[in-house]
Amino acid sequence: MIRAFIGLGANIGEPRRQLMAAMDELQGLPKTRVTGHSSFYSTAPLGHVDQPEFLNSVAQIDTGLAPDALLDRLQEIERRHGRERPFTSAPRTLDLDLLLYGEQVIATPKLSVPHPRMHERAFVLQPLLELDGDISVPGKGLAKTLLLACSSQKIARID
Ligand code: PH2
Ligand code: MG
Ligand code: MG
Repeated sequence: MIRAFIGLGANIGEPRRQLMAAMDELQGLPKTRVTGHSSFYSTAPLGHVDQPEFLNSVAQIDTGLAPDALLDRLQEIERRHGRERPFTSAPRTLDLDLLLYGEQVIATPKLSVPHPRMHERAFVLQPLLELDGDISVPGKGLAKTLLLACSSQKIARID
């Protein structure tokens, strides 16, 4: 079993309901157990800023699925929640990002792990640190150090 972390995000529809349903669906994946989840955070959109606030969270799983099989399963869950991809960073009903897969670095045309922008996103690093305060992002350093550089980003823990 490998410990992996999944970033969850939503900013249209009913974000809280969608994130909670997605946690259940992660628990239902083959060879996989959800072993922790962070609080939910209300977060200002990064990148394409002219869109609603996001609800973000991070789930910790222990999985026997290979990274590409896990990615396929995550995309299947996104599609079930009506995810559309009209343009990059478009508002979404559900975004599930494979953030970390053990300490592996993976670079294939289909998949980049660690997630290529996670090290500069407070809405990923803060919930991740709730689950493991000493975690590192391979190639980037300690998450708690990386978070210090994100102090201008607005996120608020909501439960
Ligand atoms: N996801 C993005 C782009 N910008 N901003 C916030 N606050 N939360 C997100 O999940 C997010 C984003 C692309 O996946
Ligand atoms: Mg994303
Ligand atoms: Mg995504």
